[in-house]
Amino acid sequence: MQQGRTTISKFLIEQLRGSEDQSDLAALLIDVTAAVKAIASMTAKGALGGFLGSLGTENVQGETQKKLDVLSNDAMIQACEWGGLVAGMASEEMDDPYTLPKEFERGPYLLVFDPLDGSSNIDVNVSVGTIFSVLRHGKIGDPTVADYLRPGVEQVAAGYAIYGPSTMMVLTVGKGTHGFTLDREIGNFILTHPDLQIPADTVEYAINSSNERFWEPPVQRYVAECKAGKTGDRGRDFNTRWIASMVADVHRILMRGGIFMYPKDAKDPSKPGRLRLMYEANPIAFIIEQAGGAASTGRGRILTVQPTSLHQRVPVMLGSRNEIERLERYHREYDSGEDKPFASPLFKDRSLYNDDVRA
Ligand code: AFP
Repeated sequence: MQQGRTTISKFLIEQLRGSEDQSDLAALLIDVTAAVKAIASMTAKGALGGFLGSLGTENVQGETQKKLDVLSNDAMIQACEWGGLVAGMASEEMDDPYTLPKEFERGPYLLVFDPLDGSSNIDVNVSVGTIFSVLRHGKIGDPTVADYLRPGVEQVAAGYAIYGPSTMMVLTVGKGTHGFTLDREIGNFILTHPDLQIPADTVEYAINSSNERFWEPPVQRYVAECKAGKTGDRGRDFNTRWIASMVADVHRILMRGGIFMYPKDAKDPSKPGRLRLMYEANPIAFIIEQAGGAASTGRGRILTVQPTSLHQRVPVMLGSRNEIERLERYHREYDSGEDKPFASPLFKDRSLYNDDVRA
């Protein structure tokens, strides 16, 4: 379809033509687009709209809620609750799934989302985003929590919006990953990045290195080799980036390759990572795989993880396929004890992990 001229609505209608989901799924994604435009407008106003700052409340994650977290959540609910396309919605900002008002028809899908990812960046004017995932409901009546707990391979659509220098949406319905840029003058998203492909190799990695002492040894090994550059096993220098807004780091990887890691760490053993499976890891993993990349927990494909709770966290490593395969090999070698480099006290001393945590 014509880059620079095709609207997101036309693109979705064409991509879904003939599929069992066709009109309803396209209509739902267009409702999500309407919410994204409202969120884009609020984030662009910043202090002038009175949208900055915190509410003094905490979400189910125990994280301080920004005003825009709640306003963005409301925008997603208001845009998608009335069209008869969803049976219910779940969000990072709501402890329990949202039950539609009784006057609204229930539809065939479940919509799960992080309405404003990276919101700790909003007050310092750094790019933030909205992440969404669509599952089939396939039942009559209001969904239970258990109805949402489906592995990522069952997603029928996923995507994100990034509120940056330009506002973009990147989405997939299982037929590649495609990018759209918001033309504010006409208020429409235009296809600008069809068929995004992530290079299999990279020299750029993204991780919050302040957590290094808490990582498992295979992650320490991988990052140590990147830092050693030409002088080490990799034989080439690497670069690093960490925006602390997953959508922004992931978007860079979709544009030019790279690897993003938020691994399990020993900082809080009760949390197997920081990122949430249902509305961060799964939708982004679907996007990445559809662009030829890979998305792993380090020990397996993210999209095959069987959810056990709505807000559960999962280790996340994703991006250039050859790098993810290397990281998974390092985890296998560590778990099997064949990772000779970790026999040295260097890693044991540096890591808060010891033999009894080999998974
Ligand atoms: P916030 O939404 O609380 O800003 O968290 C953003 C995020 O979930 C993800 O977008 C970032 O990649 C990650 O957290 C940053 O985590 P650190 O602040 O620990 O680096």
